[in-house]
Amino acid sequence: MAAPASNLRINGERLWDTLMEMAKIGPGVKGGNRRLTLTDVDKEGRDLFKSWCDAAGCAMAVDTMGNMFARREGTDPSLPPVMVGSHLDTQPTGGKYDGVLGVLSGLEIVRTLNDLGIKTRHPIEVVNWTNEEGSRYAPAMISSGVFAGVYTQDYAYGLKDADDKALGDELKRIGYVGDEEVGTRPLKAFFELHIEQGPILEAEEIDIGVVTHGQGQRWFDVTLTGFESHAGTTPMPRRRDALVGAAKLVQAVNEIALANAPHAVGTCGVLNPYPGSRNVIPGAVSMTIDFRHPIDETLSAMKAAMQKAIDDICADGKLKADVEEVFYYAPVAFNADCVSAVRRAAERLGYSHRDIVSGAGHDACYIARVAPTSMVFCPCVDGISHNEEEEIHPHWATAGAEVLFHAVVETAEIVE
Ligand code: HGY
Ligand code: MN
Ligand code: MN
Repeated sequence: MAAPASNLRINGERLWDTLMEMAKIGPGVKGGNRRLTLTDVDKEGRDLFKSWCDAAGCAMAVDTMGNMFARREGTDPSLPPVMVGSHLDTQPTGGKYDGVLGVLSGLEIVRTLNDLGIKTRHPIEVVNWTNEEGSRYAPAMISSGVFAGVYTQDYAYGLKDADDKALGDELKRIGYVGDEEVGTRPLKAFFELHIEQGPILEAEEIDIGVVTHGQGQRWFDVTLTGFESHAGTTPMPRRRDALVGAAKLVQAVNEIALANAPHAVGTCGVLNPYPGSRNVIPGAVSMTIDFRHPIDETLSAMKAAMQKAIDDICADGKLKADVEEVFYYAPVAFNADCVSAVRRAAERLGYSHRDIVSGAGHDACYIARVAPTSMVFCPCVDGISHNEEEEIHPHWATAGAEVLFHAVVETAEIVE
């Protein structure tokens, strides 16, 4: 396949303006974004993305999970498309670039190909995957997961948010249940540009992360049950305090991660004591645990250590534990040819680059199960993400989008 010429660039200013336009939808309170999946502001963002794709001459298809595919036709429509994209939904205190950069860089590729009148043999499709974040509806990456056959659509439709609203009903409510059966759409390859969400690239002053792997994850919902009683009259030895148990489990999760340094991470992001009254000893606590590691065996050992800690804490505090594993995927190795296409693009364009393992989960981690897939990372300021202070520099966005552009059009085969 002919490689794109090194002077083939994107319009970085237009990309940045488009990012800032999208950032106006679902604003946070500190300059970031709150565009939770399947909310009215998610619908607004989807509608804006669709209007831009319409204006760029794309044909928009939506599948039964609300995944959006904006298609720029190839000279041979019978060939499977090269897909490029990410997600438009954000965390509750999210940034302007997590996911959004990958979708809108895909749009910028289409806009640039239109500007230059370049044709490709394979169609190119820009994708917005529904509910990548897994915040409103856990687990994360649910719609790329259904597309890749990891979950059934019924399972996904039945997921409930904190207000007991079902994912399927919310998808219908915002009008994004498409008529195309999810997972039936062919693809030749998938590329995703994403901010690193960690500190490595910026610290090493490197422009591009060539993502070779995605680390594995295990998420758990844990409920510890003790016994509510009076905070003033219950002697300490008689207490069955679920929050004391939860505090020990938070500490244990942290110690398990530290014991598997340098790659392991462990987080308790949610902790809800019941009944939440200052003078009642908590009788129950519902909490979450997020473990990650690039080696599957280590991830399993961390799970076993967690279970032992829970057993010891329950025995010690006369508590009961319910543990549900709500999310697991093994570490992912991305496709060698796609990874090389990204690396060659960085070299051709004169950007510094290094191989890197993704600490975060991405839709690419599931799409890699059904098609050749890889990712491009750009740096982010201080590695901050899942925080409204998430920030990147325009030239980082441009570099990432240009490397993505070259990898995509090389794979889609430019027609001379
Ligand atoms: O949690 C993650 O890694 C991703 O941001 N959903
Ligand atoms: Mn993301
Ligand atoms: Mn995220």
